[in-house]
Amino acid sequence: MSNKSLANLMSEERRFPPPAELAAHANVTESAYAAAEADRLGFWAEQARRLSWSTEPTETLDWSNPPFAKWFADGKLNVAYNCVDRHVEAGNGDRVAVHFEGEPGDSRSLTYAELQREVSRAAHALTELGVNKGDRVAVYLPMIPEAVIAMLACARIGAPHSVVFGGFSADALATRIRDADARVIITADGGYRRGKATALKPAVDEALTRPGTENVRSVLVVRRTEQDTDWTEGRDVWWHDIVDRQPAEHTPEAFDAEHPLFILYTSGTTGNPKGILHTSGGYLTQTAYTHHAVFDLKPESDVYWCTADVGWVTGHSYIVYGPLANGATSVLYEGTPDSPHKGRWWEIVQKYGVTLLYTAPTAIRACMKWGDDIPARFDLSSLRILGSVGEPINPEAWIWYRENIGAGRTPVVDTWWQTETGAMMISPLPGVTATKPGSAQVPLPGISATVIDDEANEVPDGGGGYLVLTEPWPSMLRTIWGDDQRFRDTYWARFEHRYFAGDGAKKDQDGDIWLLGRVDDVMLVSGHNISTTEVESALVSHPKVAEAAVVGATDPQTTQSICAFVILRGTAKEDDGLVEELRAHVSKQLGPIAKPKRILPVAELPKTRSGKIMRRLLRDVAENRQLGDVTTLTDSSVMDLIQTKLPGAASSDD
Ligand code: 6R9
Repeated sequence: MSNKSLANLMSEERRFPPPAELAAHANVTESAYAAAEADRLGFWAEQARRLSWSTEPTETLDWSNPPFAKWFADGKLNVAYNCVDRHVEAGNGDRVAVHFEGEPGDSRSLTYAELQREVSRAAHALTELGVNKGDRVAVYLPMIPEAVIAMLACARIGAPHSVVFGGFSADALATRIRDADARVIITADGGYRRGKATALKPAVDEALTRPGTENVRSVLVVRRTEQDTDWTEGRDVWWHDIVDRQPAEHTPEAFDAEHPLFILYTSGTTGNPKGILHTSGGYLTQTAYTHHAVFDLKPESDVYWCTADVGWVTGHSYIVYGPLANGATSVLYEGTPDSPHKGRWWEIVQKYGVTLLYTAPTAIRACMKWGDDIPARFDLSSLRILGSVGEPINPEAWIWYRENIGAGRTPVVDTWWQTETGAMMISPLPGVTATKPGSAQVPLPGISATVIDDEANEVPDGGGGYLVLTEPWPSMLRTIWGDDQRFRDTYWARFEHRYFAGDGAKKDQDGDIWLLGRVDDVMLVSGHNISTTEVESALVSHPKVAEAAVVGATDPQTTQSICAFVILRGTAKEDDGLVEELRAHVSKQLGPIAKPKRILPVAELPKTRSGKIMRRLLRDVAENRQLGDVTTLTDSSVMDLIQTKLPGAASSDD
């Protein structure tokens, strides 16, 4: 793709300087970059001092056996103490830690003092169930306060948790229980989604009939929906029966900085899920620092809301560990953005006076599709910073977010990171960076990232290639659970001494980084590499398109041909000329080579629960194959809908 057309899309001229007021009082200023540049390890040692250690670390990084890193290895701390108790001890016990908003409209606020009592009781209960330091606990819960309490209780007793997203099937759950050899499962009777009580416990019961799950001794069940629930005596225990009768004080034990904190299985758009292992001191240091820096958190006055699910890494790092380590007040919402109406999120922002909002491009595009008039009905004036994560955010959606949610005044921070990186890596700083719609821009202070070509040479400004991380960072994954060789092969084999993230990226003329999607998704059309992200961005820049997913389908003439699936905006009609109009639009934006061969308007796109498009399934559709594994899809009926559209789909061969 020519650099001219790319520049067009990147709209480099559009920059938004930080609001003066924010810049004047920003937690982190320009000087952080220079400090970290001059002494990277010293910088991270300094950040580790945000935490309370029972033994202060004297070592920062041990990289004597790459790629196996140890951070702050001779330090000891308790992660739950850092996220809860120390705030109470500092006199902030009455501050709200979590404002919980249930989907049916019930709500409950937990102060730090209450959270301390709940976490202490749950920790005692796990111990009574025989959970020891090092034992794995699977957590399979809806978005309710007990999810946060359960994770912190595990951390408190040194039992690594493995949170499995509540929407996953019994099979997906069984695979994860087996791989981690979990001993206890924490679940609920059900949760509320889209106005309905959805059962969770039956999936646990079914998972536990599968081979390899025999070591699960107990199932701890939170009562949420009060629906009928099958019960296995001797194995199943109600949360309220065992937790509520425990003492409200619990003495936290200090663990090594490298003690495992959790295993989280990656979304699994391909192959066997990988159990990503994170440990304690480095992970908490970087999640706390980045949350402080990128959201400019003022714990006394801000109300922070991350809309992710706790079953996703964003929920771990930016609902639980980062914000709580910083003493933040957060909103936790159980349900979907459109229950019972499409303004539900904005109603919540108004109700709690949310100041910092962190969400995903997929949600922003859904709101664009529903129309500008919906957020306009609510008072969103409390908002001061908007964050995005999970996918490249196309400039169109970025601008819509800033204009319609942020009233054209709030910075938008596009944060690039992964389950594997544990915390944010590339992002603007809201009080420093002049932001560019669509770009994650610069590595955070203390982070070393660049873009290289096939021969591992750094590309010049204006060039594209592979995104790599060139120095170890505190919250990096330590290995893949039980498979060190797969850890080496997956992340460290392609380029020597560099972590390869799997993403393609470009640097613009200013050296700012633009993420271009997974390299596996790059299309090869008549000898040209074309990124799915760029074609999707071009489609969404057309006023009639709300969302687009692009795949390369095998093509006898051109190796691959571009096939696009588009969701139209609220008022747009699917008339005869539409497909041609869109093809012409992409051609004009990016050049004729990037013009999609087929464009199919659809009602929904197949997505994982974290909102990522499952292009693998769309490729199956585009190539008329039987569908592959659909178990990680949010809604498998979406694929039936798409397939029924196929025979009449517009296809042109010019
Ligand atoms: C946090 C999270 C990681 C993959 C990552 C990349 C994509 C995440 C992004 C982004 C462009 C951003 N991704 N944030 N792409 N811009 N701001 O999403 O973790 O679920 O492991 O996914 O998501 O492709 O490699 P995870």
